[in-house]
Amino acid sequence: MSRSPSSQADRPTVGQRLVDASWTVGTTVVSALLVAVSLWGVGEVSGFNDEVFRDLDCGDFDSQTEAQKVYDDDPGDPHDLDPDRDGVPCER
Ligand SMILES: [Ca+2]
Repeated sequence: MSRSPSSQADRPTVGQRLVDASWTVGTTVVSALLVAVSLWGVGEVSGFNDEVFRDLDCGDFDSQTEAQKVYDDDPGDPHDLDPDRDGVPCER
């Protein structure tokens, strides 16, 4: 008799609060995953992913001939093996 049915209906039950809490956690996890996947995608496309492009230095080659081979494969010189641009990488 002391409780009115309308005030009881306004308060969320424990079950409703648990559903709300798990919904919040669920959407947070999904958002975090989406952000992680997007960042990974950006790394793939822009070439900053180490597995896609590994920067080589002259010290990575046993000889100038090996460096020349890599340089000749891509004269754009993405590894910057020939800073003076005379076509001969890793000069001493
Ligand atoms: Ca050079």
